Amino acid sequence: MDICFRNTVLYKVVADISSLPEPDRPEIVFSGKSNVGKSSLLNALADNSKLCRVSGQPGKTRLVFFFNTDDRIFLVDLPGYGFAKASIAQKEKYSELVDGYFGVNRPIALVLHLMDARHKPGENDRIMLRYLSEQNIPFFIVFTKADKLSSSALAKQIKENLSAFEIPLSVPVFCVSSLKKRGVEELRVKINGFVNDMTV
Ligand SMILES: Nc1nc2c(ncn2[C@@H]2O[C@H](COP(=O)(O)OP(=O)(O)O)[C@@H](O)[C@H]2O)c(=O)[nH]1
Ligand SMILES: [Mg+2]
Repeated sequence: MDICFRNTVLYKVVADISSLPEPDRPEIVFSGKSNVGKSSLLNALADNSKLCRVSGQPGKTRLVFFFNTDDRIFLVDLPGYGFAKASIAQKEKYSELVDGYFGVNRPIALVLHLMDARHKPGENDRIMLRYLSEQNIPFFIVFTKADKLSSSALAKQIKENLSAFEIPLSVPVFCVSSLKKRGVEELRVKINGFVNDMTV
């Protein structure tokens, strides 16, 4: 049976790696730079704009949010990397939490790695995708804020963005606008297909 994304509620907010919830269900993780649109996409998938706080200020969130979707999966909203204004101590705390999360053998089913469709991938994006490939963690690439470009500029930019990765990309690539709800249903369908394949 398909997961009903609209049936998503906040489950736990984690500030410290020692307080992660019981790893009792598959986790779908939102990763990507601060301000790329992780919280907005989570809200769009759940069709609930009040679910997680969308921030105009990059780097505000230094917590991991676990959402219970349909009592079947956790959606995990990681803090974003690359916020210039955070102090060194905050950055260390951040990477401790993200590295910690990836380092403790969570039941990660899928990572949605988000990148702003308008910008070339950064070093952190390359590091992340290389890491996921090496660890054999399944991931989808999701280009966000598609509404900010015309469709021809978007196609050209995405081709360019993808060429920045040296790893073979036989990975599903999506292009979404959480603002205009474009590409969101397609992503729900593909995530469901993925989860269904995984559990048969
Ligand atoms: N135009 C546009 N803006 C977006 C979209 N998604 C997010 N944003 C904006 O980008 C900013 C950061 O979004 P947020 O979801 O908080 O990013 P996060 O830091 O990755 O969780 C906010 O000002 C959002 O309104 C989108 O699809 N289109
Ligand atoms: Mg966020």
